[in-house]
Amino acid sequence: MIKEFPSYKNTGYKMEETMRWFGLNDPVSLSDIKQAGCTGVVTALHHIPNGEIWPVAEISKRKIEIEEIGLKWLVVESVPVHESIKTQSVGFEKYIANYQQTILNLANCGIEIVTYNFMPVLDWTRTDLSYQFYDGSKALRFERAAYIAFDVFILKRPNASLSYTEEEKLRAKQVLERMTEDEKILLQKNIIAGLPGSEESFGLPEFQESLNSYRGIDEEKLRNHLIYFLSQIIPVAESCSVKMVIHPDDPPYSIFGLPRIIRTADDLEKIFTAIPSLSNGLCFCTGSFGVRYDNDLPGMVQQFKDRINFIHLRSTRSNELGDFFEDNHLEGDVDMFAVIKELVQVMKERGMSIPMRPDHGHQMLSDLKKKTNPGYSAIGRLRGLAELRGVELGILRML
Ligand code: CS2
Ligand code: MN
Repeated sequence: MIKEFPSYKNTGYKMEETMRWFGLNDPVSLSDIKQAGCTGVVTALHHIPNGEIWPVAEISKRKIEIEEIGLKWLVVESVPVHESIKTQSVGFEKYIANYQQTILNLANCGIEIVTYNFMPVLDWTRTDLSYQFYDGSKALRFERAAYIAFDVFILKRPNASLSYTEEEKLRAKQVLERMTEDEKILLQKNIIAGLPGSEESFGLPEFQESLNSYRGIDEEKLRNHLIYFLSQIIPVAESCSVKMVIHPDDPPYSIFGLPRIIRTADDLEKIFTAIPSLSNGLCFCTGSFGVRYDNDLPGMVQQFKDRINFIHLRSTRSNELGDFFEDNHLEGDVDMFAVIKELVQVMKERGMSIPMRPDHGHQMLSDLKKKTNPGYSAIGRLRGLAELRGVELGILRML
């Protein structure tokens, strides 16, 4: 006789498990994602140039690829926001119109959650993509001194040195002096050549040019540009029952002198107050928000419970110098138990499941020998997901 598995099914709503998939070229296949226990996939049409409309035919084609294997395309991550929209420069109205059409096309294909971010120039940023973890696996890391070394001494951004303390610059200089030429090239590549899911990739002069396009745009101005963008797209999203979810800035503070405006609960309050529709939602990324000690993550889940429609779970560990690395999912600075407990409560109150993905994972075991997308190898994410699932089921059984 088969022993019945103790079921969580009557006790509450469980997060819908997903993984990010980069399409047919992703070394991690849909079948791998299915075997990890996921029911859904998070993906984007990465081959469509930033700013163009996503045609229904292309969206349907991707949807069929996913459904053929028995998975669902639950979330888009991301529909990129063109830089012209962020700076409100030539042609931005056209890009907003394209964005509106993409939302309608996605809704037509039955996709209801759309992730985006509003980070100027760079998406998520790290200095080291193969940081040797104590257990033999490799992690992603942001070393503040290396980032400053790149900004001040390699890029030589005008006035960069005004952004840092004397002590920080000294440390950066020491880091630079210890680096070989190859290591300097690698550092540059890590920072500006684009991580998986990023929309842009730069060489040094182009990067400086992009930074220049933000001259005169401070936090307030960028926030106004975001609010204008939302005022144009949220009514469209609402009309077709799409939830737009903004991903926080990673790291959640200014880099390269650029404004960053999705760092804290206060930042979120401002955009939700300006555009109160519940289609104006949040991708709750614990890895991004968790880098700041002043962010109370379980508190933020409570505060934004009606707006969280997508969840990224990951933990970082920071030090007093401002460095951080991506830790195991249940270790590091994020109190994952407390966050999941709060999320379980929110799903119960709302009477629904919310899609979640383990956000990044270590490169480990046989993946160490493979060419993998930094942060998006199979086994590390599988480990993360399995641990997170265990915590959640434990909490559900105790309800
Ligand atoms: C990153 C980003 O932390 C993350 O999720 O991997 O690629 C992120 O998905 C985008 O910034 C969201 O638009
Ligand atoms: Mn994230």
